Parts: sequence; structure tokens; C-alpha cells
Amino acid sequence: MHEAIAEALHRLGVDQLFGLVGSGNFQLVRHLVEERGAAWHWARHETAAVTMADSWARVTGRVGVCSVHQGPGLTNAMTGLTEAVKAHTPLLLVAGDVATTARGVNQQIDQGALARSVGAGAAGVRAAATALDDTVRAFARASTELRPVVLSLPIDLQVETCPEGGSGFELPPDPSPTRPAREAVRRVAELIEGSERPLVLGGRGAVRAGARAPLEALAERIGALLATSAPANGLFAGNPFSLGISGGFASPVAQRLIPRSDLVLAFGASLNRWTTRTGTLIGPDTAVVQCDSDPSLMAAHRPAAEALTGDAREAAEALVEELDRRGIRRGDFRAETDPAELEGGGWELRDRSGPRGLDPEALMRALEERLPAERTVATDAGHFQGYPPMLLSVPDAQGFVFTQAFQSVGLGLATGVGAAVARPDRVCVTVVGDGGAMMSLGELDTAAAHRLPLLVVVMDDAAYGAEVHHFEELGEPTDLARFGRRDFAAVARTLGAEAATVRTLADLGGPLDGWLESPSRPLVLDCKVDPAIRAEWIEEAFKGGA
Ligand SMILES: Cc1ncc(C[n+]2csc(CCOP(=O)(O)OP(=O)(O)O)c2C)c(N)n1
Ligand SMILES: [Mg+2]
Repeated sequence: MHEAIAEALHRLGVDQLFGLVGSGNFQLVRHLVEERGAAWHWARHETAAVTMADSWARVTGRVGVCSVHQGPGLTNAMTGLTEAVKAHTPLLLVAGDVATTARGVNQQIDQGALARSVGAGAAGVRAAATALDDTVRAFARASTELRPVVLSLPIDLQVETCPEGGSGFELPPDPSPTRPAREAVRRVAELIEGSERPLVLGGRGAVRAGARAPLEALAERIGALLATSAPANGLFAGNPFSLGISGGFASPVAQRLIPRSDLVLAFGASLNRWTTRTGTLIGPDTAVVQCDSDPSLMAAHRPAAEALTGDAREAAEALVEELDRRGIRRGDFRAETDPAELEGGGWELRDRSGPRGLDPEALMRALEERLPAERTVATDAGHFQGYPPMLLSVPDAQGFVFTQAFQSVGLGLATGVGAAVARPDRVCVTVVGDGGAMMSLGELDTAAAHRLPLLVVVMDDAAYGAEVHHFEELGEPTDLARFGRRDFAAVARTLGAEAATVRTLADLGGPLDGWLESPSRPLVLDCKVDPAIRAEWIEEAFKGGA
């Protein structure tokens, strides 16, 4: 059966495989990699393997495929799997499973129930006769349901022979993008007619739909400003009327202008508390139109005046057609803006670096200047995590991977690996905290062994800074969350990466510029940041109990 399933995956176009082998998936991986030519991207921990596939899928727009061992292989994968569920990533996770006849064996768990408990789809190979069909269906479900599907392969069935000419390799046809109902489009056109300061906001749904051009055309047509949710950062990169991210990571200019909007047209964005900045950017009185292909996401976080059910690209085009048909004039939000101010974002330029360590803002600016514009930016979770999206620009939405839908620490390195695999033509920078780096240290080995052009920026504040900043404010002792500095550069060198310790900005240029000339393996910049500098955005996180 291994050969047959490997063949099925091969014919589904699976040429990149992430994972970690055990006896329950070894043969399948071997066949797909050695006989069918798929590239094998192993990881040192299953959650990292899933996150690599997730990150790869977000950047490429394809179904990510990952394979793990049964039982503990799958339980280890759960954090990465949950992140992928919450981010709506299409992903096939092929896991071994104990024999269908097993009773009381060590690695036996209810794998389907485990997958379902975090919202992933559960599937299994039922018999040799259905193995191909089961595999193709699981792959198709991941794609159409926009979520991970766990396909369990019982080890006793794996050694059986699939019947010749087993059922189809046919995927169901791609569903055609849906255009919202005409009547709803008409009502939204009326809202636009009554609006003075419209804002077009794009989320990951807009990225997936490839809606940049039609959304920009719509915004141009109605004089709207543009913004994105944090995960869709980069969607309107380079557009002179783009405000960048709306939410906790908004620039000072965006923070001033977004609340002035009287009509927010949100495409493929759920408008959660992050994007609205707990209602301070997009308040309860602002009229909102929400467009989403998934009706269950409509008004999930705040009421909407109108809902457009359909594809973001189709909706934007339908709106422009309707506005043209009715000769509706354009709004004038753009007239209120100063192009120079929009471009700079209005950030305060400062450098508070000193004997206690680097100013994270100044460090990000130094990286922004030195890194090529063609780059991918990823980040782990923690106090430091706002700096990369706020201060490192990206060329497009594929240039930013934000695996924070589950707010888990420790996924940043794997996110960087997946993105670096997806776009080897771009330098990938992943910014991680000392805590997140330690949680996933094995993936430094992965990145070094795969010789990836990955820049790992460790923001070493010698602490779980998010917890320190949270509890210090409340007058609590914070020793539990402080660890002292660690020598990440030494660890990285031991594992075969290039590395440098950065204590002042002067330490940065030499190693980074040299590496950028021909990055053939990871560079770890062990940046000693000032633990006392507190990011302003972190207040937003604490409001949500993060
Ligand atoms: C898996 C997981 N464990 C614990 C937490 C709680 N948590 C949130 S931020 C944080 C600190 C992370 O430390 P570090 O990576 O050094 O980043 P810093 O906050 O110091 O910038 C912790 C422990 C979490 N979100 N996810
Ligand atoms: Mg830290």
C-alpha cells in the first residue's frame, strides 16, 4: 500500500513533503521521496514539521503535506496542527496508526478524536481496496474545507496490496469563485454612495482570492484608503494610499486615520479584536460591510451593516460594475491625507540602546535598511513580536507569514524554515525570542542541515518578556519568568549555522552584509536587547489575556 499511496500523492502533485519518520510512516515517506522524487524536509519535532508545511502552504497557496508517526508522533504535532486549523490552512497530515486489530498497545489513541478536538478533519485509510480513494478524498477535503485533515494509516493495512486500477486519482473540480448576490451588491453600493471616508480592508481571505488588483481598483474608484489585518500584511505593499496594518501593530498614521473612516469594507477579514484594536480603530458606530466566502465568519466578532457572501475578487469587481452602472461618485478620504506621511507611517525614530542592551526598534530599523526588499518575514510569539510587522517592510502578502492564530510560542523557527523552502529566491528572516528559540532549538539543526538561506534574529531579553511586562505592571514579582542571557551564537555555530552576537548596532553590519553576499546556510544573530524596554502594542495583547 505504501507504493500506491505514494503514487497517489505524487499524482496529486505532492513534490514537497515535511515531516518526521517513525515506523508508522517510514515506508510511505521513503517511497514518496526516493521513488517518486518528492523533496523531503525533515524536522526535529512534529509540531515544527506541521508548522513548516503550514508556512509553506501559506506562502505558495498550495496544500501543505506533512507526515508523522502514530500516537506520540501525532500528539507532538498538535500545537502546529491547531495553528493551521485556526489559520484555515489547507494541509494534509498523513499519520501512521496502530493496527486495526490492536488492543491496549502503547501508542494507541483515538487519532480521529484528537484531530477533531482541535477542529481538524479526521480521515483514515479503511482498507486496501479504498486506500487510494481515501487518500485523494482527504487531500481534496483539506483543499475545499480550508483546514488540515489528518489521514491515519493503520500499520496492518499498510502491508496489504492495493488492488490494481484502484479507484480514481481525480480531484473534484475547483469550485468556481462565487459572486455575491446582486441585491446585496446594490445595498453596499448605496452605503458607499453615502460614505465620505471609505476604507478597504483586506484579510487572508483576500490574499487567498488573489484580490489585490480588484480591491485596489475599487479603492481607487471610491477614493478609499487601504489597510490589512496583521496576517494579510503586505497585501497592498507599495500602494501610496495603503495604511499598512490595522490593529495592534498599526502605525501612528494608521491609528489616526482609521478611526476617521465612516465605512469599512472588509474583504476576507474576520474583524476580530486585534484588527479593530479592541474597537478603538474600528468602533461600534462605524458602518461595516463584511465580505467572506464563508458565511459562518460573518459578523463573528462585531455586527456588520451588510454582508456579501462570496469571493473577495468577485465582490470587488461586482461593486465597481455596480458603481459604474449607477454613476456613483468617488469619496474623498484620500484628499485628507499627506502622501509623505502615509509612506513613512509616522513612526518616532529613536534609539534607546545603551549598556542594558539594544533598543529593539533601532535594531529592526537597522535590519530594514540592510535586508534586500525581496524578503520573507516571519515571527515567533512574545513581547518582541510586534516589532517585525511594524518595522520590517515586505514586498507582498506572500512575504509575511504570521503563524500566531493560536498564539503559541515556539513556532517561529519552523515558520521561517517553511517560508525559506517555499521561496528560496528570497532571503527569509524569522524573528524569535530567547524563550521561543529554546522551545524549538532542534529546528536550528533542521535549518542548518538543510542549508537554508534563513536569517534567525534572536531577541534575547533573558526572559519570557511578555510575562515580565504583564506582571511587573501588576506589582507582582517576576523572577519566575527571568532566565539570564544565553549564548545562542555558540549553539548555532555548533549546529553548523553562521552566527554573531550583537550587543550594539555596530556589531550587526559586518556579519549580516557578509552573509547576504551568498547566504548558503542560516545566520543566527544573537541580539542582546534591553529587557527594560516595553513595547507599546503589548497593552493590546494584555487586554485579550494573551
Ligand atoms: C506554547 C506556549 N507556552 C507559553 C505561552 C505563554 N507565553 C506567551 S509569550 C511568552 C514568553 C515568550 O518569551 P520569548 O520567546 O523570550 O519572547 P519575549 O516575550 O521575551 O519577547 C510565554 C511563555 C504561549 N503563548 N505559548
Ligand atoms: Mg525573551
